[in-house]
Amino acid sequence: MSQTLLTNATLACIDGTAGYGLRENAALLVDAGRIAWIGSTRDCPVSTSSSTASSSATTAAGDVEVYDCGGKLVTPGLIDCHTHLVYGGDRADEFEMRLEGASYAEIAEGGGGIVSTVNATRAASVEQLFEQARPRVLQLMSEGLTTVEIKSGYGLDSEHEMKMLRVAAMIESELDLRVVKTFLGAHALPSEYAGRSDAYIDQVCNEMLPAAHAAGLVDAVDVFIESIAFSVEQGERVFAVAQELGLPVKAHVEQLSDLGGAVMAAQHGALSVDHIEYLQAKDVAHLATHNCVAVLLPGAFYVLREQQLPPLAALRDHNVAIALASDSNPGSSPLHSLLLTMNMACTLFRMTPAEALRGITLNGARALGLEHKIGSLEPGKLADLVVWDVDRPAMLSYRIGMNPCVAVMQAGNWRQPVQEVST
Ligand code: DI6
Ligand code: FE
Repeated sequence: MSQTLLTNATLACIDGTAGYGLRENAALLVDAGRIAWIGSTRDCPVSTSSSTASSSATTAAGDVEVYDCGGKLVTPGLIDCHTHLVYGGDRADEFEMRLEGASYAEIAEGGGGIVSTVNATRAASVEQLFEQARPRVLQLMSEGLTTVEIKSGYGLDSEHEMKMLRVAAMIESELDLRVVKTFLGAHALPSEYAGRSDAYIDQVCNEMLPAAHAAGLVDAVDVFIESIAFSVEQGERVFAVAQELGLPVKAHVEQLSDLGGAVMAAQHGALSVDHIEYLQAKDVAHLATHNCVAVLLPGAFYVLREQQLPPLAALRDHNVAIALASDSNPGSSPLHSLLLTMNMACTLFRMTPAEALRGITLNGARALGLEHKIGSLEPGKLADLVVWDVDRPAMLSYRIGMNPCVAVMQAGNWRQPVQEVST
């Protein structure tokens, strides 16, 4: 069956430039994996006479599958545009150390932190990493995730960075999910390069990135610019190579201090700058000028008990697109919920529920350069959507620990069997 018609839906289309793009009593026609038409249920372009009026019922009208939403909310599929979901081991011990007073930076400087995850990731096989990542991904998928970005960055040599990216590719092929694979070789300095960070960046630029790209494993390139990671100049060198290879770039910047990484990244046409708690309001105009998305990561802010808020007022004043993501990783954000991410963004950053939903849909798509394909309910886009058992969108940000997701469609196919099917 190539056509599906959703009727009696409350659609949060996330079209236009702000708000939910709400349409009540709406219908949406899916044809060959794409959204073909959106309008009112009354004006359906196909006959729905055989559909029942009961909630969430699926019936066949001719060769069109009809899904009666019974007033439920339908949003675009959720997009997590910044994760480090593939890794070996965990860092629960560090969590305990931090509770006893050690800082994230102190643990990193003492050989823990990212480098300890590097050891566990190097020791694991592709299959082991996949098995460890699978429950994390399934948890996110249970809340309507349809697209996820997954970074490398715990391998830190060619062999193990490519191994991580292969696991990301395997997640896409095995788990019915769209995956964007990002090379983050410049995430941390591996211990074998201690004191020789420029030599490591040479290795990233001359070998690791070109090899991963040649293997078809790279969709985008990220760098971590921070005192515990790499300098603005080193990030710029990685960007130059990425751009020679025709790859889009993005950056972790201004997470713990202001080094000027966001301005450099925006000037290099980066898709996004991520974290940015320490970005100064005066520098936000650069993001607007270069159409660079601000990716905020409230999970890391929360876990690290950060006090410095991202410059939200300036981002709004300059109409910078704000995306939200889980930053799911074993150290600073062991978070596997975009619904909780939205709640945290509202509570901690005072974002509105409408901004939060846009942040994990359309603006998440922008941060991945995919806004022409996904992220909103608009004719022509891929039919990635979620049906939620709530009557209005603020419910998604408001409740903590409730998952009202009842059905997920990915590129026109229902991911989980629709309940109450009548044939
Ligand atoms: N910033 C982060 O929050 C993650 N990476 C980064 O550059 C943390 C990764 C980790 O602690 O393992
Ligand atoms: Fe991150």
